[in-house]
Amino acid sequence: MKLIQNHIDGRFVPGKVEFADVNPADGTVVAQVAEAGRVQVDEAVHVARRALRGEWGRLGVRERAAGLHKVADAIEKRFDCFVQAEVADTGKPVSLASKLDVPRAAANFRVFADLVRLSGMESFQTETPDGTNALNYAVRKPLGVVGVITPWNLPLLLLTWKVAPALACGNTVVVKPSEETPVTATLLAEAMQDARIPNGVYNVVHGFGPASAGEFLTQHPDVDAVTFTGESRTGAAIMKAVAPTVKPVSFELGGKNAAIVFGDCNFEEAVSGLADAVFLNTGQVCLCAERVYVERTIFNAFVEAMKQKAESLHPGWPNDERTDLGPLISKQHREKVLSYYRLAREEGATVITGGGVPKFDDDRDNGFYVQPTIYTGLPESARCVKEEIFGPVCHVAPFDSEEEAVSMANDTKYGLAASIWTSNLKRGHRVAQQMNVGITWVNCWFLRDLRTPFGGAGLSGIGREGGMHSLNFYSELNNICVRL
Ligand code: NAD
Ligand code: 6OD
Repeated sequence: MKLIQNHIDGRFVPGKVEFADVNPADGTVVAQVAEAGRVQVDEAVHVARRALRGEWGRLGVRERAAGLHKVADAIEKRFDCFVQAEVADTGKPVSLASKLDVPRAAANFRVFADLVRLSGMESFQTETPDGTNALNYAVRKPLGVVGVITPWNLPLLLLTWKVAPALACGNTVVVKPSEETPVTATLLAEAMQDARIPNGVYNVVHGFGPASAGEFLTQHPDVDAVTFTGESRTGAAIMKAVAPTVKPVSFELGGKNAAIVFGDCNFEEAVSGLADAVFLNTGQVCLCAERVYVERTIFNAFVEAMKQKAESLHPGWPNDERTDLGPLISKQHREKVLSYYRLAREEGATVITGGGVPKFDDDRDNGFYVQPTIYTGLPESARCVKEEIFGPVCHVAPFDSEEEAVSMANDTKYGLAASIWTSNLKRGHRVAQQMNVGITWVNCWFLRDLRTPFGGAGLSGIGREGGMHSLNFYSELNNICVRL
Protein backbone atom coordinates (compact mmCIF):
# COMPACT_ATOMS: atom_id res chain seq x y z
CA MET A 1 0.00 0.00 0.00
CA LYS A 2 1.21 3.50 -0.89
CA LEU A 3 2.58 5.56 2.04
CA ILE A 4 2.06 9.33 2.03
CA GLN A 5 4.94 10.82 4.02
CA ASN A 6 5.74 14.09 5.71
CA HIS A 7 8.15 16.35 3.84
CA ILE A 8 10.76 18.08 5.95
CA ASP A 9 13.87 19.87 4.68
CA GLY A 10 13.53 18.32 1.22
CA ARG A 11 13.23 14.74 2.55
CA PHE A 12 10.21 12.46 2.69
CA VAL A 13 9.89 11.34 6.29
CA PRO A 14 7.76 8.48 7.71
CA GLY A 15 5.94 8.78 11.04
CA LYS A 16 5.68 6.48 14.06
CA VAL A 17 1.94 6.20 13.52
CA GLU A 18 -0.04 5.90 10.29
CA PHE A 19 -3.65 6.56 9.40
CA ALA A 20 -5.78 5.59 6.42
CA ASP A 21 -6.60 7.79 3.42
CA VAL A 22 -10.04 6.71 2.21
CA ASN A 23 -11.59 7.09 -1.25
CA PRO A 24 -15.04 8.61 -0.60
CA ALA A 25 -16.52 7.08 -3.77
CA ASP A 26 -16.36 3.48 -2.49
CA GLY A 27 -14.84 3.62 1.01
CA THR A 28 -11.65 1.81 0.00
CA VAL A 29 -8.31 2.72 1.57
CA VAL A 30 -6.13 4.33 -1.12
CA ALA A 31 -3.01 4.97 0.98
CA GLN A 32 -1.58 5.05 4.47
CA VAL A 33 -0.49 8.44 5.79
CA ALA A 34 2.46 9.06 8.13
CA GLU A 35 1.27 11.16 11.07
CA ALA A 36 3.75 13.77 12.28
CA GLY A 37 4.29 13.83 16.03
CA ARG A 38 5.38 16.85 18.07
CA VAL A 39 9.04 16.08 17.33
CA GLN A 40 8.53 16.15 13.58
CA VAL A 41 6.47 19.34 13.67
CA ASP A 42 9.26 20.86 15.74
CA GLU A 43 11.84 19.74 13.21
CA ALA A 44 9.78 21.15 10.31
CA VAL A 45 9.51 24.53 12.04
CA HIS A 46 13.23 24.46 12.83
CA VAL A 47 14.29 23.78 9.23
CA ALA A 48 11.83 26.38 7.96
CA ARG A 49 13.46 28.94 10.26
CA ARG A 50 16.92 27.87 9.06
CA ALA A 51 15.85 28.19 5.40
CA LEU A 52 14.91 31.83 6.03
CA ARG A 53 18.53 32.53 6.82
CA GLY A 54 19.86 30.50 3.86
CA GLU A 55 19.75 30.78 0.09
CA TRP A 56 15.98 31.48 0.07
CA GLY A 57 16.34 34.47 2.40
CA ARG A 58 19.01 35.96 0.16
CA LEU A 59 16.96 35.81 -3.08
CA GLY A 60 15.67 39.03 -4.56
CA VAL A 61 11.99 39.47 -5.44
CA ARG A 62 12.64 38.79 -9.12
CA GLU A 63 14.35 35.48 -8.39
CA ARG A 64 11.62 34.41 -5.97
CA ALA A 65 8.96 35.28 -8.55
CA ALA A 66 10.81 33.26 -11.18
CA GLY A 67 10.92 30.31 -8.74
CA LEU A 68 7.15 30.50 -8.25
CA HIS A 69 6.56 30.47 -12.01
CA LYS A 70 8.68 27.31 -12.12
CA VAL A 71 6.45 25.76 -9.44
CA ALA A 72 3.44 26.57 -11.66
CA ASP A 73 5.25 24.94 -14.60
CA ALA A 74 5.94 21.86 -12.47
CA ILE A 75 2.27 21.60 -11.47
CA GLU A 76 1.26 21.83 -15.12
CA LYS A 77 3.84 19.20 -16.06
CA ARG A 78 2.31 16.83 -13.49
CA PHE A 79 -1.26 17.94 -14.29
CA ASP A 80 -2.78 14.45 -14.60
CA CYS A 81 -1.03 13.24 -11.50
CA PHE A 82 -2.47 16.14 -9.45
CA VAL A 83 -5.93 15.61 -10.96
CA GLN A 84 -5.92 11.88 -10.19
CA ALA A 85 -4.69 12.47 -6.63
CA GLU A 86 -7.37 15.08 -5.97
CA VAL A 87 -10.08 12.85 -7.46
CA ALA A 88 -9.02 9.83 -5.38
CA ASP A 89 -8.80 11.84 -2.15
CA THR A 90 -11.99 13.88 -2.47
CA GLY A 91 -14.21 11.85 -4.81
CA LYS A 92 -14.85 15.01 -6.81
CA PRO A 93 -15.64 14.62 -10.53
CA VAL A 94 -12.55 14.48 -12.72
CA SER A 95 -14.07 17.23 -14.87
CA LEU A 96 -14.11 19.56 -11.85
CA ALA A 97 -10.59 18.75 -10.67
CA SER A 98 -9.22 19.33 -14.16
CA LYS A 99 -11.19 22.53 -14.83
CA LEU A 100 -11.04 24.15 -11.40
CA ASP A 101 -8.71 22.73 -8.75
CA VAL A 102 -5.47 22.04 -10.58
CA PRO A 103 -5.50 25.00 -13.03
CA ARG A 104 -6.22 27.31 -10.08
CA ALA A 105 -3.22 25.89 -8.18
CA ALA A 106 -0.90 26.88 -11.04
CA ALA A 107 -2.67 30.25 -11.40
CA ASN A 108 -2.20 30.97 -7.69
CA PHE A 109 1.59 30.72 -8.12
CA ARG A 110 1.64 32.79 -11.31
CA VAL A 111 -0.60 35.58 -10.03
CA PHE A 112 1.28 36.12 -6.78
CA ALA A 113 4.66 35.83 -8.50
CA ASP A 114 3.66 38.63 -10.88
CA LEU A 115 1.98 40.70 -8.22
CA VAL A 116 4.93 40.74 -5.84
CA ARG A 117 7.32 41.58 -8.65
CA LEU A 118 5.20 44.46 -9.95
CA SER A 119 3.90 45.89 -6.69
CA GLY A 120 5.32 49.16 -5.39
CA MET A 121 5.38 50.54 -1.87
CA GLU A 122 3.77 53.52 -0.20
CA SER A 123 5.84 56.64 0.34
CA PHE A 124 5.03 60.08 1.73
CA GLN A 125 6.92 63.31 1.76
CA THR A 126 6.22 64.71 5.23
CA GLU A 127 6.31 68.38 6.07
CA THR A 128 8.25 69.30 9.21
CA PRO A 129 7.88 72.53 11.24
CA ASP A 130 11.40 73.70 10.27
CA GLY A 131 10.65 73.15 6.59
CA THR A 132 13.39 70.55 6.02
CA ASN A 133 10.81 67.78 5.46
CA ALA A 134 11.14 64.02 5.78
CA LEU A 135 10.61 61.09 3.48
CA ASN A 136 8.56 58.13 4.75
CA TYR A 137 8.61 54.87 2.88
CA ALA A 138 7.71 51.33 3.84
CA VAL A 139 9.66 48.20 3.01
CA ARG A 140 8.14 44.74 2.89
CA LYS A 141 9.82 41.94 4.88
CA PRO A 142 8.71 38.34 5.35
CA LEU A 143 6.81 37.44 8.52
CA GLY A 144 9.08 34.40 8.98
CA VAL A 145 7.77 30.85 9.35
CA VAL A 146 4.09 30.64 8.41
CA GLY A 147 1.88 27.75 9.56
CA VAL A 148 -0.68 26.90 6.86
CA ILE A 149 -3.70 24.77 7.83
CA THR A 150 -6.21 23.81 5.17
CA PRO A 151 -9.46 21.85 4.71
CA TRP A 152 -10.48 18.98 2.44
CA ASN A 153 -13.00 20.52 0.06
CA LEU A 154 -10.63 22.18 -2.46
CA PRO A 155 -7.37 20.82 -1.04
CA LEU A 156 -4.77 21.95 -3.57
CA LEU A 157 -6.59 25.13 -4.61
CA LEU A 158 -6.89 26.38 -1.03
CA LEU A 159 -3.39 25.29 0.01
CA THR A 160 -1.72 27.07 -2.91
CA TRP A 161 -3.96 30.12 -2.39
CA LYS A 162 -1.99 30.59 0.85
CA VAL A 163 1.40 29.03 0.07
CA ALA A 164 1.94 31.06 -3.13
CA PRO A 165 1.64 34.55 -1.58
CA ALA A 166 3.47 33.40 1.56
CA LEU A 167 6.46 32.30 -0.54
CA ALA A 168 6.14 35.33 -2.84
CA CYS A 169 6.70 37.50 0.23
CA GLY A 170 9.84 35.53 1.16
CA ASN A 171 8.42 33.43 4.02
CA THR A 172 8.96 29.74 4.55
CA VAL A 173 5.99 27.49 5.33
CA VAL A 174 5.00 24.42 7.29
CA VAL A 175 1.70 23.18 5.90
CA LYS A 176 -0.77 20.82 7.56
CA PRO A 177 -3.27 19.66 4.95
CA SER A 178 -6.53 18.05 5.98
CA GLU A 179 -6.19 14.48 7.23
CA GLU A 180 -8.90 13.58 4.68
CA THR A 181 -6.90 14.83 1.66
CA PRO A 182 -3.15 14.56 2.24
CA VAL A 183 -1.90 13.63 -1.23
CA THR A 184 -1.75 16.83 -3.33
CA ALA A 185 0.12 18.77 -0.61
CA THR A 186 2.70 15.98 -0.71
CA LEU A 187 2.85 16.00 -4.51
CA LEU A 188 3.41 19.74 -4.34
CA ALA A 189 6.65 19.01 -2.49
CA GLU A 190 7.84 17.18 -5.61
CA ALA A 191 6.85 20.18 -7.76
CA MET A 192 8.86 22.42 -5.37
CA GLN A 193 11.86 20.15 -5.87
CA ASP A 194 11.42 20.26 -9.68
CA ALA A 195 11.38 24.05 -9.42
CA ARG A 196 14.55 23.99 -7.28
CA ILE A 197 12.92 25.79 -4.38
CA PRO A 198 15.54 25.36 -1.62
CA ASN A 199 15.04 22.64 0.99
CA GLY A 200 13.20 23.75 4.12
CA VAL A 201 11.12 26.42 2.34
CA TYR A 202 8.06 24.18 1.86
CA ASN A 203 7.46 21.54 4.52
CA VAL A 204 4.46 19.25 4.98
CA VAL A 205 3.33 17.66 8.24
CA HIS A 206 0.40 15.26 8.20
CA GLY A 207 -2.09 14.58 10.93
CA PHE A 208 -5.23 15.75 12.64
CA GLY A 209 -6.19 18.89 14.58
CA PRO A 210 -6.45 18.53 18.37
CA ALA A 211 -3.51 16.77 20.08
CA SER A 212 -1.94 16.21 16.67
CA ALA A 213 0.05 18.03 13.99
CA GLY A 214 -2.48 20.88 13.60
CA GLU A 215 -2.39 21.84 17.25
CA PHE A 216 1.37 21.26 17.57
CA LEU A 217 1.90 23.69 14.70
CA THR A 218 -0.43 26.45 15.91
CA GLN A 219 0.96 26.25 19.46
CA HIS A 220 4.57 26.28 18.30
CA PRO A 221 6.42 29.30 19.73
CA ASP A 222 8.65 29.61 16.66
CA VAL A 223 5.80 29.86 14.13
CA ASP A 224 5.38 33.54 13.30
CA ALA A 225 1.88 33.54 11.78
CA VAL A 226 -0.99 31.14 11.09
CA THR A 227 -3.17 31.16 8.02
CA PHE A 228 -6.19 28.87 8.25
CA THR A 229 -9.17 27.84 6.16
CA GLY A 230 -11.80 25.65 7.75
CA GLU A 231 -14.69 25.60 10.17
CA SER A 232 -15.48 28.60 12.34
CA ARG A 233 -15.25 26.46 15.50
CA THR A 234 -11.75 25.32 14.52
CA GLY A 235 -10.83 28.97 13.93
CA ALA A 236 -11.87 29.70 17.51
CA ALA A 237 -9.66 26.85 18.82
CA ILE A 238 -6.71 28.09 16.76
CA MET A 239 -7.21 31.61 18.08
CA LYS A 240 -6.81 30.25 21.61
CA ALA A 241 -3.71 28.30 20.62
CA VAL A 242 -1.95 31.32 19.09
CA ALA A 243 -2.94 33.78 21.83
CA PRO A 244 0.04 33.17 24.16
CA THR A 245 2.52 33.96 21.38
CA VAL A 246 0.37 36.72 19.78
CA LYS A 247 0.67 35.37 16.24
CA PRO A 248 -1.10 37.20 13.41
CA VAL A 249 -3.89 35.10 11.91
CA SER A 250 -5.76 35.06 8.64
CA PHE A 251 -8.97 33.04 8.90
CA GLU A 252 -11.23 31.97 6.03
CA LEU A 253 -14.11 30.17 7.78
CA GLY A 254 -17.58 28.79 7.26
CA GLY A 255 -20.67 30.35 5.72
CA LYS A 256 -24.44 30.11 5.42
CA ASN A 257 -24.63 32.04 2.21
CA ALA A 258 -27.77 33.59 0.76
CA ALA A 259 -28.85 34.07 -2.83
CA ILE A 260 -31.56 36.60 -3.70
CA VAL A 261 -33.46 35.95 -6.93
CA PHE A 262 -35.65 38.80 -8.18
CA GLY A 263 -38.65 38.29 -10.46
CA ASP A 264 -36.92 40.27 -13.23
CA CYS A 265 -33.88 37.99 -13.40
CA ASN A 266 -32.85 36.14 -16.54
CA PHE A 267 -34.65 32.99 -15.39
CA GLU A 268 -32.55 30.41 -17.26
CA GLU A 269 -29.27 32.00 -16.20
CA ALA A 270 -30.37 32.33 -12.59
CA VAL A 271 -31.49 28.69 -12.37
CA SER A 272 -28.32 27.46 -13.99
CA GLY A 273 -26.10 29.73 -11.82
CA LEU A 274 -27.94 28.72 -8.66
CA ALA A 275 -27.72 25.02 -9.53
CA ASP A 276 -23.92 25.49 -9.51
CA ALA A 277 -24.04 27.62 -6.38
CA VAL A 278 -25.94 24.90 -4.50
CA PHE A 279 -24.56 21.64 -5.91
CA LEU A 280 -20.98 22.27 -7.18
CA ASN A 281 -18.48 19.96 -5.46
CA THR A 282 -21.51 18.29 -3.83
CA GLY A 283 -22.22 21.55 -2.01
CA GLN A 284 -18.84 21.42 -0.32
CA VAL A 285 -17.66 24.91 -1.26
CA CYS A 286 -17.64 27.50 1.50
CA LEU A 287 -19.28 29.93 -0.96
CA CYS A 288 -22.24 27.65 -1.79
CA ALA A 289 -25.74 29.07 -1.35
CA GLU A 290 -27.70 27.13 1.29
CA ARG A 291 -30.39 29.82 1.59
CA VAL A 292 -32.16 30.88 -1.59
CA TYR A 293 -34.70 33.72 -1.40
CA VAL A 294 -36.93 34.01 -4.47
CA GLU A 295 -39.44 36.75 -5.30
CA ARG A 296 -42.93 35.30 -4.85
CA THR A 297 -43.96 36.08 -8.45
CA ILE A 298 -41.55 33.42 -9.76
CA PHE A 299 -41.25 31.22 -6.65
CA ASN A 300 -43.16 28.14 -7.85
CA ALA A 301 -41.56 28.17 -11.32
CA PHE A 302 -38.11 28.61 -9.79
CA VAL A 303 -38.52 25.77 -7.30
CA GLU A 304 -39.74 23.48 -10.09
CA ALA A 305 -36.77 24.42 -12.33
CA MET A 306 -34.27 23.85 -9.50
CA LYS A 307 -35.91 20.48 -8.78
CA GLN A 308 -35.35 19.48 -12.42
CA LYS A 309 -31.71 20.60 -12.22
CA ALA A 310 -31.16 18.58 -9.03
CA GLU A 311 -32.78 15.49 -10.50
CA SER A 312 -30.74 15.73 -13.70
CA LEU A 313 -27.41 15.61 -11.84
CA HIS A 314 -25.41 12.48 -12.50
CA PRO A 315 -23.94 11.03 -9.27
CA GLY A 316 -21.43 8.74 -10.92
CA TRP A 317 -17.93 7.40 -10.42
CA PRO A 318 -15.57 10.36 -10.01
CA ASN A 319 -13.43 9.33 -12.97
CA ASP A 320 -16.38 9.17 -15.36
CA GLU A 321 -16.38 12.36 -17.46
CA ARG A 322 -20.22 12.45 -17.31
CA THR A 323 -20.27 12.61 -13.51
CA ASP A 324 -21.25 15.98 -12.11
CA LEU A 325 -22.04 14.99 -8.52
CA GLY A 326 -19.48 13.15 -6.40
CA PRO A 327 -19.80 11.75 -2.89
CA LEU A 328 -19.35 13.71 0.33
CA ILE A 329 -15.86 13.59 1.79
CA SER A 330 -16.33 11.00 4.55
CA LYS A 331 -18.69 8.72 6.42
CA GLN A 332 -18.62 11.12 9.34
CA HIS A 333 -19.47 14.12 7.15
CA ARG A 334 -22.29 12.15 5.52
CA GLU A 335 -23.69 11.42 8.99
CA LYS A 336 -23.67 15.14 9.67
CA VAL A 337 -25.42 16.04 6.39
CA LEU A 338 -28.00 13.26 6.82
CA SER A 339 -28.68 14.45 10.36
CA TYR A 340 -29.67 17.81 8.84
CA TYR A 341 -31.83 16.05 6.24
CA ARG A 342 -33.66 14.40 9.16
CA LEU A 343 -33.77 17.63 11.16
CA ALA A 344 -35.31 19.54 8.24
CA ARG A 345 -38.27 17.13 8.27
CA GLU A 346 -38.59 17.43 12.06
CA GLU A 347 -38.55 21.22 11.69
CA GLY A 348 -41.49 20.99 9.26
CA ALA A 349 -39.81 21.30 5.85
CA THR A 350 -41.47 20.29 2.59
CA VAL A 351 -39.05 18.03 0.70
CA ILE A 352 -39.07 19.15 -2.94
CA THR A 353 -36.50 16.56 -3.95
CA GLY A 354 -33.86 14.31 -2.39
CA GLY A 355 -33.41 14.00 1.36
CA GLY A 356 -31.78 10.57 1.31
CA VAL A 357 -29.04 8.36 -0.07
CA PRO A 358 -28.93 7.13 -3.69
CA LYS A 359 -28.80 3.38 -4.37
CA PHE A 360 -26.32 2.17 -7.01
CA ASP A 361 -26.13 -1.62 -6.54
CA ASP A 362 -22.35 -1.48 -6.93
CA ASP A 363 -19.34 -0.46 -4.83
CA ARG A 364 -20.52 3.14 -4.70
CA ASP A 365 -23.01 1.95 -2.06
CA ASN A 366 -19.96 1.72 0.24
CA GLY A 367 -19.11 5.35 -0.55
CA PHE A 368 -20.53 8.52 0.92
CA TYR A 369 -23.05 9.78 -1.62
CA VAL A 370 -26.23 11.68 -0.71
CA GLN A 371 -29.07 12.92 -2.85
CA PRO A 372 -29.10 16.57 -3.92
CA THR A 373 -31.83 18.07 -1.81
CA ILE A 374 -34.17 21.05 -1.88
CA TYR A 375 -36.48 22.11 0.94
CA THR A 376 -39.11 24.77 1.29
CA GLY A 377 -41.44 25.81 4.08
CA LEU A 378 -39.05 26.25 6.99
CA PRO A 379 -39.30 29.23 9.32
CA GLU A 380 -36.27 31.54 9.22
CA SER A 381 -35.49 30.51 12.79
CA ALA A 382 -35.05 26.80 11.86
CA ARG A 383 -31.62 25.32 12.55
CA CYS A 384 -31.46 24.12 8.93
CA VAL A 385 -31.74 27.76 7.85
CA LYS A 386 -29.23 29.02 10.39
CA GLU A 387 -26.45 26.38 10.52
CA GLU A 388 -23.89 25.51 7.85
CA ILE A 389 -24.63 22.01 6.48
CA PHE A 390 -21.91 21.83 3.77
CA GLY A 391 -23.73 19.43 1.50
CA PRO A 392 -25.74 19.55 -1.76
CA VAL A 393 -28.75 21.16 -0.15
CA CYS A 394 -30.64 24.43 -0.01
CA HIS A 395 -33.77 25.88 1.49
CA VAL A 396 -35.82 28.07 -0.86
CA ALA A 397 -38.08 30.75 0.65
CA PRO A 398 -40.29 33.39 -0.99
CA PHE A 399 -40.07 37.16 -0.44
CA ASP A 400 -42.35 40.05 -1.36
CA SER A 401 -40.08 43.09 -1.15
CA GLU A 402 -36.45 44.02 -1.58
CA GLU A 403 -36.23 45.11 2.08
CA GLU A 404 -37.58 41.76 3.26
CA ALA A 405 -35.07 39.86 1.10
CA VAL A 406 -32.13 41.92 2.35
CA SER A 407 -33.23 41.53 5.94
CA MET A 408 -33.57 37.71 5.67
CA ALA A 409 -30.26 37.37 3.80
CA ASN A 410 -28.43 39.35 6.46
CA ASP A 411 -30.04 37.53 9.39
CA THR A 412 -27.08 35.24 10.09
CA LYS A 413 -23.99 35.14 12.27
CA TYR A 414 -21.91 34.25 9.19
CA GLY A 415 -20.89 36.74 6.50
CA LEU A 416 -18.96 35.08 3.72
CA ALA A 417 -20.71 35.44 0.35
CA ALA A 418 -23.99 36.36 -1.34
CA SER A 419 -25.37 36.37 -4.85
CA ILE A 420 -28.04 38.63 -6.35
CA TRP A 421 -29.91 37.73 -9.51
CA THR A 422 -31.70 40.58 -11.32
CA SER A 423 -31.73 42.26 -14.72
CA ASN A 424 -32.07 45.65 -13.00
CA LEU A 425 -28.40 46.53 -12.47
CA LYS A 426 -29.26 49.57 -10.37
CA ARG A 427 -31.02 47.25 -7.96
CA GLY A 428 -28.13 44.77 -8.23
CA HIS A 429 -25.67 47.42 -7.00
CA ARG A 430 -28.06 48.71 -4.33
CA VAL A 431 -28.77 45.30 -2.84
CA ALA A 432 -25.16 44.11 -3.16
CA GLN A 433 -23.98 47.08 -1.13
CA GLN A 434 -26.33 46.15 1.71
CA MET A 435 -25.01 42.60 2.07
CA ASN A 436 -23.04 42.06 5.29
CA VAL A 437 -20.53 39.72 3.64
CA GLY A 438 -17.02 39.74 2.21
CA ILE A 439 -17.97 38.82 -1.38
CA THR A 440 -21.16 39.55 -3.34
CA TRP A 441 -21.76 38.30 -6.86
CA VAL A 442 -24.38 39.87 -9.14
CA ASN A 443 -25.72 37.55 -11.86
CA CYS A 444 -22.83 35.14 -11.33
CA TRP A 445 -21.28 32.99 -8.63
CA PHE A 446 -17.68 31.95 -7.78
CA LEU A 447 -16.36 34.08 -10.64
CA ARG A 448 -12.86 34.81 -9.35
CA ASP A 449 -10.28 37.48 -10.02
CA LEU A 450 -7.35 36.66 -7.75
CA ARG A 451 -6.48 40.34 -7.30
CA THR A 452 -9.74 41.06 -5.43
CA PRO A 453 -10.28 40.93 -1.64
CA PHE A 454 -11.49 37.53 -0.43
CA GLY A 455 -12.69 36.74 3.09
CA GLY A 456 -15.63 36.97 5.41
CA ALA A 457 -17.35 38.97 8.12
CA GLY A 458 -18.67 37.69 11.46
CA LEU A 459 -18.20 33.95 11.99
CA SER A 460 -16.86 33.67 8.41
CA GLY A 461 -13.40 34.90 9.13
CA ILE A 462 -10.80 37.45 10.03
CA GLY A 463 -8.99 39.53 7.43
CA ARG A 464 -8.89 39.45 3.67
CA GLU A 465 -6.59 37.60 1.28
CA GLY A 466 -6.30 38.08 -2.47
CA GLY A 467 -4.12 40.51 -4.41
CA MET A 468 -2.42 43.12 -2.25
CA HIS A 469 -4.38 41.90 0.78
CA SER A 470 -2.41 38.66 0.65
CA LEU A 471 0.88 40.48 0.24
CA ASN A 472 -0.01 42.68 3.22
CA PHE A 473 -0.87 39.72 5.44
CA TYR A 474 2.19 37.67 4.50
CA SER A 475 4.65 40.50 5.05
CA GLU A 476 5.71 42.78 7.85
CA LEU A 477 5.92 46.43 6.83
CA ASN A 478 8.83 48.44 8.16
CA ASN A 479 8.16 52.16 7.74
CA ILE A 480 11.35 54.16 7.38
CA CYS A 481 11.28 57.89 8.10
CA VAL A 482 14.30 59.81 6.79
CA ARG A 483 14.87 63.40 7.77
CA LEU A 484 15.79 65.29 4.59
P1 NAD B 1 -11.97 21.80 9.79
O1 NAD B 1 -11.97 23.10 10.52
O2 NAD B 1 -12.54 20.62 10.45
O3 NAD B 1 -10.47 21.37 9.39
C1 NAD B 1 -9.63 22.24 8.65
C2 NAD B 1 -8.19 21.94 9.02
O4 NAD B 1 -7.96 22.30 10.38
C3 NAD B 1 -7.80 20.48 8.89
O5 NAD B 1 -6.49 20.43 8.37
C4 NAD B 1 -7.83 20.00 10.33
O6 NAD B 1 -6.99 18.91 10.59
C5 NAD B 1 -7.33 21.24 11.06
N1 NAD B 1 -7.71 21.32 12.47
C6 NAD B 1 -8.85 20.88 13.05
N2 NAD B 1 -8.84 21.18 14.37
C7 NAD B 1 -7.68 21.85 14.61
C8 NAD B 1 -7.10 22.42 15.77
N3 NAD B 1 -7.71 22.39 16.97
N4 NAD B 1 -5.89 23.01 15.66
C9 NAD B 1 -5.26 23.07 14.46
N5 NAD B 1 -5.75 22.54 13.33
C10 NAD B 1 -6.97 21.95 13.40
O7 NAD B 1 -12.67 22.09 8.39
P2 NAD B 1 -13.01 21.05 7.25
O8 NAD B 1 -14.12 20.18 7.74
O9 NAD B 1 -11.76 20.45 6.76
O10 NAD B 1 -13.56 22.02 6.09
C11 NAD B 1 -14.89 22.43 5.96
C12 NAD B 1 -15.09 23.80 6.57
O11 NAD B 1 -14.18 24.74 5.98
C13 NAD B 1 -16.47 24.38 6.31
O12 NAD B 1 -16.92 25.03 7.46
C14 NAD B 1 -16.22 25.41 5.21
O13 NAD B 1 -17.17 26.44 5.12
C15 NAD B 1 -14.88 25.91 5.59
N6 NAD B 1 -14.19 26.53 4.44
C16 NAD B 1 -14.06 27.88 4.38
C17 NAD B 1 -13.45 28.48 3.28
C18 NAD B 1 -13.30 29.98 3.15
O14 NAD B 1 -12.59 30.41 2.24
N7 NAD B 1 -13.95 30.78 3.96
C19 NAD B 1 -12.95 27.67 2.27
C20 NAD B 1 -13.10 26.29 2.37
C21 NAD B 1 -13.72 25.72 3.47
O1 6OD C 1 -11.24 30.99 -4.84
C1 6OD C 1 -10.60 31.17 -3.80
O2 6OD C 1 -9.56 31.83 -3.77
C2 6OD C 1 -11.08 30.60 -2.54
N1 6OD C 1 -10.37 30.89 -1.44
C3 6OD C 1 -12.18 29.80 -2.56
C4 6OD C 1 -12.74 29.23 -1.41
C5 6OD C 1 -13.70 28.30 -1.54
C6 6OD C 1 -14.27 27.67 -0.40
O3 6OD C 1 -14.53 26.49 -0.34
